[in-house]
Amino acid sequence: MSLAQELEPQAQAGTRFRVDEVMHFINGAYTAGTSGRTFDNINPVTGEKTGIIHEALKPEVDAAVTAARQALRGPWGKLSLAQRTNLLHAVADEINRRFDDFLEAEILDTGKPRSLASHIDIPRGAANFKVFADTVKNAPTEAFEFDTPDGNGALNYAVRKPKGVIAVISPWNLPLLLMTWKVGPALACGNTVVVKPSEETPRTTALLGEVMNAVGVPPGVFNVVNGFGPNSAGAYLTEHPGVDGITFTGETRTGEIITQAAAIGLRHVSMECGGKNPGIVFADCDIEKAIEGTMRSVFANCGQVCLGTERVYVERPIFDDFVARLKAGAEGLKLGRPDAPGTNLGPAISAEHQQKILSYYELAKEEGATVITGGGIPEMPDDLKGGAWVEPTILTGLSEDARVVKEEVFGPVCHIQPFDTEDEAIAMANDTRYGLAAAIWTENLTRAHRVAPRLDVGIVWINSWFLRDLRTAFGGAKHSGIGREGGVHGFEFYTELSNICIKL
Ligand code: NAD
Ligand code: 6OD
Repeated sequence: MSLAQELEPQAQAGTRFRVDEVMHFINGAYTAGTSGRTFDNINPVTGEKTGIIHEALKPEVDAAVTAARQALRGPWGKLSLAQRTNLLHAVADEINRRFDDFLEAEILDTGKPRSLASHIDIPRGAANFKVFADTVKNAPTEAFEFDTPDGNGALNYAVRKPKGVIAVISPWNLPLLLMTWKVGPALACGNTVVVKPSEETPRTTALLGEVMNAVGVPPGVFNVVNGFGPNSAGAYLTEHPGVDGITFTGETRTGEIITQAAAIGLRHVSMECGGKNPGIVFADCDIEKAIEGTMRSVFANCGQVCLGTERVYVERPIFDDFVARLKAGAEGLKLGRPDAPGTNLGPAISAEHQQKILSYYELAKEEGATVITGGGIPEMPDDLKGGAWVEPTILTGLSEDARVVKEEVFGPVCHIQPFDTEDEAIAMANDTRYGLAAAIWTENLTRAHRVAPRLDVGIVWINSWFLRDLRTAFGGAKHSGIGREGGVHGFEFYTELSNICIKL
C-alpha cells in the first residue's frame, strides 16, 4: 500500500477544517496522518490550551510532496494561464467572503488586536493572490534577434516555466499574510506547494485548504503539513528530494540550516530572514509624523515584525524631546484582549518568546542601559496573568557594540541613540550584520535621497513605515536574506527561465 493510500482513511474522516484539532491538508483532504503525534495549541493571551495540532513526520511529508508532484502533471499543469489566474482571484474572493473565519482563527493563534488583524493580516492574505495572479498575466518575457553569417538571422525568446514543487516554510508573526505572500506567487507561476506553517500559528493555513477546495483548485496543488523544525515536518520537508525549491521566512539561523539542506540537489532557496532595523530621525523632521511612525515601527504587533525598528538614531538637538514623546506614546499603549475596546498591544506569541524578550530586557540593564519605560512584565488582570505579556520598552545609554543593540530581540523594544552628523548616523545604521529595512524621518528631501541609497538594506522608507506596494522588490541584504520577492522579482525564484533559439 502506498503512503498516500495509507493516509486515505484519515483523509476521509476529516474533510473539514476544525479549529480545535488542526490537521494536515494533503491532496485536497484534511488528515491526521499516521504519526500519532500531537502537540498543544496555546492562546498567548491567557496561556490556555485551545486545541491540538497533529504533527507530520516523514510519511505525511512524503504523501504531501507526492500529491504536489502529481498535481503538477495533472489538471493544474494543464490549465491555461487565464484559468489558473481566475482561480487565484476566486481564492482571494473566498478568503474575503470568509473574512471573519480567518480573523477568528488568526486572533486565536496570535492574540493580536482585532483591529490589527482585520486591517493588515487578513486583507493582505487575500490581496497576495490577486496581485501575483495579475503580475504573472501581465509580465512580458525577453526576445533578441541577432545576425548570422548566412544573413537569415536567428531569434531568441524566453519562456517561464513553473519551478515545480515549492516548499513554503512560514513564521508566526503574520501567519496568513506571510504564507500567502509565498503561496500566491508560487501558484500564480504554475507551481504546486507544500506549506509548513509555524507550529505556533497553524490555523489560517489549515483553513485555506477549505478555500482551495471551495473554488475548485485541484487536489494536490496546495498541501499543508504541521509540526516543528528539526526532526519534524520542517526538516523532513526541506530535506525531501521531491522538493524543487524552498522559500522561507524566519530567523537567520534557521535560514542557514535550510540553505544547507537545499544544497543537496542544488535546490534554489529564497530566504527572508531577521533584521535589526534602524530608524534615523533628523532634527528637520516633522516630529509628529516621526513619533507616529516610530510608535508603529517599534510596537506594532508587539514588536514582532521583521521590518520593525529596534535601533533609533535621533539628531541631538531633538533627542530629549523625541525620547519624551516616544515614552508618552509607549505608556499610552493599551494592552489587553484582542477584542477589548482600544486594545493596540497584544502579547508575545508564546511563553518561550516572552522569556526571550525579558532576557534581553535584563541583559540591557546588565549592559548599562537606562530604562526610559517598561523593562518587565506588565500588571495584567487575573484572567490574563497566564498570557505572554511584556511591557513596551524604551532604552537609551547603551554603546553601539552592546548585544542588545546588535541582536534581534523581536519584541516591543527599541534603543535610542543620539547622533551629530549625517555620516555618523549612516555609519551606525550600517554597523550590523543585518540589512533588511530602514526608516528615515526628515522634511529635507535632498537629504532623504542622499541618505537612503547609502543604507545597506533591501527596503528604505522615507517618512513612513511598512507602506507596501506589492509590485516592488522585497528582501534583505547581508544576514537578512537571499533574493527578492514581490512583483516580477519573485519570478527569479518561482520560475525556471528557458531560452529558445530559432535559426531563421
Ligand atoms: P523560525 O526561524 O524559528 O521559524 C520559522 C519557520 O521555520 C517555522 O515554521 C519553523 O517551524 C521552521 N523551522 C525551524 N527550524 C527548522 C528547520 N531546521 N528546518 C525546517 N524548518 C524549520 O522563525 P520564527 O520565530 O517563526 O519567526 C521570527 C523570525 O522571522 C524573526 O527572526 C524575524 O525577523 C523573521 N522574519 C523575517 C521576515 C522577512 O520578511 N525577512 C518576515 C517575518 C519574520
Ligand atoms: O509586506 C510583506 O509583503 C512582507 N513580506 C512583510 C514582512 C513582514 C515581516 O514581519
